[in-house]
Amino acid sequence: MLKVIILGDSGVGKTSLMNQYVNRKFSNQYKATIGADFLTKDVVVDDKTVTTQIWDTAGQERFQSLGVAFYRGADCCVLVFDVTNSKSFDQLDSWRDEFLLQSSPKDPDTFPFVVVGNKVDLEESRRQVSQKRALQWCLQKGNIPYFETSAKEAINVDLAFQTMARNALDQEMEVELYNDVTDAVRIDAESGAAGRANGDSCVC
Ligand code: G3D
Ligand code: MG
Repeated sequence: MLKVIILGDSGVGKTSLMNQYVNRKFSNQYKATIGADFLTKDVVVDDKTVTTQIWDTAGQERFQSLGVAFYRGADCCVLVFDVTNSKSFDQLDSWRDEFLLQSSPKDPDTFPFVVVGNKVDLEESRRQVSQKRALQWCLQKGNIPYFETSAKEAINVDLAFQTMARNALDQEMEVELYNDVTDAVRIDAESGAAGRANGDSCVC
């Protein structure tokens, strides 16, 4: 189970992206008000089925006042902006900072983020954020994967979520590996201590 949260300014298309990804629908009427709630979708990553739990906001992002439960235990964070709205791109920094502050992941430098520039179906003349500018930001923040999407035309939506799931899983496995190693060390230490208590010799 992976917990994914979607952050970004109001109106960038977070709910539409989730709706496209989970229900394969884009509807102008669709206005989910799901609050601190989530939708789930199973994805197959490298022959493994993983349930992704995707948390959307109910519009509280306007006030950047999402509750602790929203952030708690997130395995991945998708930062969304609208390529036709430069301000929504400028806000990515503060969304990222807010996420790191609220969820305080173990290793903020390697936490799996994905950046999504949405609404690429709109006319090129309306674009305010170039791909280059977005890529530079992602590079500067630790080589975050970047996708240009359209929730409306279903462009790159699956790819973005699939990559996110893979990166979150990789990260999780690294943590497990680390835990296994520390457990092994602990067991060694315990048996060593028991041995000494029994008067056994210990060649270390
Ligand atoms: P939010 O959840 O981030 O607040 P929404 O954003 O998903 O509610 O979308 C905000 C508006 O942008 C909606 O239009 C929605 O239809 C539109 N939108 C979302 N994604 C796309 C996209 O990929 N392309 C285009 N052209 N529009 C998109 P309204 O008019 O309902 O406000
Ligand atoms: Mg929404």
